Amino acid sequence: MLPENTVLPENTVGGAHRVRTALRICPLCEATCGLTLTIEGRTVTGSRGDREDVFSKGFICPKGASFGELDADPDRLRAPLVRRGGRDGVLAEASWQEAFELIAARLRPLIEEHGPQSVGVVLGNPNVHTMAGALYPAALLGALRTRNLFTASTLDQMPKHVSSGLLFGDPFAIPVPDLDRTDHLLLLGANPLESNGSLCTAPDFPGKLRALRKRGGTLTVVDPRRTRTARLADRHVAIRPGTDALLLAALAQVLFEEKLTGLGRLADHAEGMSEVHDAIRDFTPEAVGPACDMSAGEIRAIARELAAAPTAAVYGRIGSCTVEFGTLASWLVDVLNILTGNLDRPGGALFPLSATDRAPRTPAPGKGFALGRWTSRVSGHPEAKGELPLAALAEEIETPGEGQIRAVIALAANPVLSAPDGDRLDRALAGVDFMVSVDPYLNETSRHADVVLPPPPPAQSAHFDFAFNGFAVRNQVRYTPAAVPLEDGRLDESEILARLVLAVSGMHGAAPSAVDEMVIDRTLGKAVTDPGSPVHGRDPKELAARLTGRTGPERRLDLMLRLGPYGAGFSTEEPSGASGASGASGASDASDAEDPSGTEGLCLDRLLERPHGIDLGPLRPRVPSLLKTRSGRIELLPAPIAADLPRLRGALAARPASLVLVGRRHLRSNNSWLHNIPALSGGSNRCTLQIHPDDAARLGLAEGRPVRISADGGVLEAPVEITDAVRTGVVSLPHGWGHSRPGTRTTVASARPGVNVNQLLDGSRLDPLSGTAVLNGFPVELSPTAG
Ligand SMILES: Nc1nc2c(c(=O)[nH]1)N[C@H]1C(S)=C(S)[C@@H](COP(=O)(O)OP(=O)(O)OC[C@H]3O[C@@H](n4cnc5c(=O)[nH]c(N)nc54)[C@H](O)[C@@H]3O)O[C@H]1N2
Ligand SMILES: Nc1nc2c(c(=O)[nH]1)N[C@H]1C(S)=C(S)[C@@H](COP(=O)(O)OP(=O)(O)OC[C@H]3O[C@@H](n4cnc5c(=O)[nH]c(N)nc54)[C@H](O)[C@@H]3O)O[C@H]1N2
Ligand code: SF4
Ligand SMILES: [Mo]
Repeated sequence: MLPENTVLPENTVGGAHRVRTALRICPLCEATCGLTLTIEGRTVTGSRGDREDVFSKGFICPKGASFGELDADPDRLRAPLVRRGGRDGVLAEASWQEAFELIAARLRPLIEEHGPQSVGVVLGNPNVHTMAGALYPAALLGALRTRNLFTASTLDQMPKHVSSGLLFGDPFAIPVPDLDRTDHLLLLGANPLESNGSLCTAPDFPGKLRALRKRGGTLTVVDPRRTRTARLADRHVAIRPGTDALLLAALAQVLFEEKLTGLGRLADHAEGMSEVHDAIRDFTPEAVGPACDMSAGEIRAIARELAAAPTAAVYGRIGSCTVEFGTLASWLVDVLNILTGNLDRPGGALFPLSATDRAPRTPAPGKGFALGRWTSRVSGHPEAKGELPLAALAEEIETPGEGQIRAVIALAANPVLSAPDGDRLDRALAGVDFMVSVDPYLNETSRHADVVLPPPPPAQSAHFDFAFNGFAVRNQVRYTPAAVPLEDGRLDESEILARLVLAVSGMHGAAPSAVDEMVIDRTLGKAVTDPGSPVHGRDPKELAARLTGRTGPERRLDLMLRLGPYGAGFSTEEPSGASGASGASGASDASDAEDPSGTEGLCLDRLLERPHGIDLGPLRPRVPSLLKTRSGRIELLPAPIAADLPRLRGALAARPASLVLVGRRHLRSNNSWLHNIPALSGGSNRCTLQIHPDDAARLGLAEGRPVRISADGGVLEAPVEITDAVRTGVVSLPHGWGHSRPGTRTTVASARPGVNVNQLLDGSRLDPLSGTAVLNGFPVELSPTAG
């Protein structure tokens, strides 16, 4: 179906196969390690940790070490694909010109006829790992004016955005555990030894946990599986899945009952203490113990340890988010941090201040955070942070009527594998009028597109972490330009997305830089009229003219750095030469801290002078200036949370299912898309159903034999792996597998497809406040297969 790949001749400028090195921040997980790539000609032949990186200091994992193989994967698409012969036609390579022309020709009339809601946008996880993914989706959504936005967040961290929005008035104000300084870490539903951490950007997370133990600190891990992280802990609690919110409520209840609360400095900035106390009064250790499968004594002990630790942080991730009470659990994590006085203090849980954040302002009441400003058309799910649940995408495509989704734009997303009921979504996507995928692979989702726009391999892209610096355990800033020049015939992903914005706006053919200049104009236009901005009253044209950068994204980065907390705000005095950028010395934290924005004057040029990055010091307190609630205070018991607590109370009396399923991650995986890399996918089959020996014996299951797994949404078969690393009553199957559909081009993955765990779900189980799918702790039944 596809023309054979043609390998372009090596770029021989500067001598054939000249060996050199280049720095590249790793885009494969949230740890954002700095890598040193070895490059021969245009090929990445090696990858090691950059020891001089100010943040990652040489750390690397097997994924980062496989960067070269990933970059050179022969299955990566090299040119756009366009479907010829209507929806039932075949995908064939085409020119960029033809691809964008088709998008403009098909989408504009569709929007004009059926309105803006007729386009659904799906944003997948890699958007937070690319510059393009950070810089263009807002413009795309602005141009489309659709409310049908679905992202991987509703399969992931949306509960945390909602709880932060309600508590602090800002869904992005997410505190991170101060890993390097804390004395006590209570970690729930996270396995950083495999995942390398999430909503807590920390290269060498494992090393940081070991260092915590070494300096006499304690680690408690709450996880139904005895993970590699749990094995490092002082205490491992094999909780019953889905009950973390009950445990956390009981911990808070004990703190109140035993008068162990102490807000410290936050007392002046928080309201609703006694209301929280009243609201959780009946979640005693005795009441929640049976549901969590824990003793009341152990719950009390954990609460007392938390209160007694000189500093402590509570941190919850996937296993506390993608569950029935995800938002309540996420809220309670921070309630505990607040009640123990650990929020916003060194050693506790602090808010990072990234170089592209808004510069801190004088504290003032904000607009607050509203939920459910609109609802989904078919099931009436409330929006959260402007998004609808990804689990509801299929029904929005399938159900006829005003506002039906008829076209889909998927950026870096593979929801056919990552969202509930992939088979249904697969059928739904097959039935849309028009679909665009921006994706390097022809996979389970992009195979439905009429136009596939492939970004270049990562070595050919510049990198800056707009998202993850805001969740980093240390303030720092790093930028790596493309390590290898863009291959002939390729477009940078930024240009792809800019052209896509133009195509859907009826501006097809305009220069892609127009999109960047429009954003720059708008940002500066707003800033100069804002009395709190350092550029208030200045001339936006003059400011724009001073931006440096060879590309639109670089100019926009320069703008954000200059207006950000470490920038000089275009002060008329330009930063003095290289010696001024002393931040990189690392030894000067204190003085940087005193005046991080003063003469430093962070801007793109400054950053380019420091290829290994600039250390901006340890995390510092940010309350109250970051609060954006209407009261200007931390609102401890927001109304939507209070309204959801009866549901949690209901769980106290519910009879637990006899067997529930949870997921797991493997160090060499990354959701659905690294199974095509031989170095990361060899060895024994990883898509196995883990089960405790007692449950296996009870159900007559044998090691290595296939077992039938059934749940609300469907039936699967997977090989049995008997291990006491999962507790009784719990089985585990990883996600991202199921590479068995026709019409894909992922040769290695398709040879060992595994099964798609999300086929067990029908999309109806959601955390109601955030619209996040319940991917962990849902009931399943098992039976041995015949034969
Ligand atoms: N059962 C279960 N399901 C889960 C989870 C779970 O724990 N259990 N986890 C959930 C979580 S946390 C997440 S974040 C989601 C992820 O859900 P998705 O984002 O849908 O899944 P990914 O596998 O990350 O798919 C990313 C897509 O981006 C493409 N891609 C890779 N690099 C680039 C790039 O540089 N540019 C572009 N344009 N595309 C790129 C890949 O080829 C792939 O098609 O899955 C969720 N699904
Ligand atoms: N190697 C690798 N790294 C990755 C990814 C990957 O796919 N592979 N994906 C990336 C992405 S998109 C994300 S969001 C992060 C996620 O990073 P983490 O949150 O660390 O993800 P997991 O490793 O899935 O860990 C979740 C843990 O929760 C446990 N769990 C399940 N249900 C419950 C429950 O009800 N209560 C409690 N307390 N625990 C429970 C599971 O057993 C599991 O060990 O990882 C990122 N990093
Ligand atoms: S830990 Fe994450 S960022 Fe670091 S090398 Fe591995 S995949 Fe890349
Ligand atoms: Mo994720």
